[in-house]
Amino acid sequence: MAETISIKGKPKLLRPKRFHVILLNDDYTTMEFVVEVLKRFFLKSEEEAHTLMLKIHVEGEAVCGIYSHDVAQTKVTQVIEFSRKHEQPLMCIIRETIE
Ligand code: TYC
Repeated sequence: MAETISIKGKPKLLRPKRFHVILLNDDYTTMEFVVEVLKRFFLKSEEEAHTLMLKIHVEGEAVCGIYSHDVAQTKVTQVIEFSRKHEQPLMCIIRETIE
């Protein structure tokens, strides 16, 4: 965990940074495929996945999970590799949370 040096000698613990993993809408990825991605990589139920997929479709994007940087980066890589393997252009990005 991150730690800074304090003048008074008492170590200050910083909260580890958290990162949003976001799926972006596009015109070509099928709705069924996005639901599968949300279940497989973000552990959503069928109903949660369907609701979240529609939110992305209507609003352009949605946060699918919040993780440490390592885990967030792994999710992005896995989602993009899985999508390209199935010839879907789905995009997944990381955004640092604002606190
Ligand atoms: N807009 C897509 C369609 O109409 C569905 C879609 C939803 C694509 C969410 C990407 O992240 C996405 N087939």
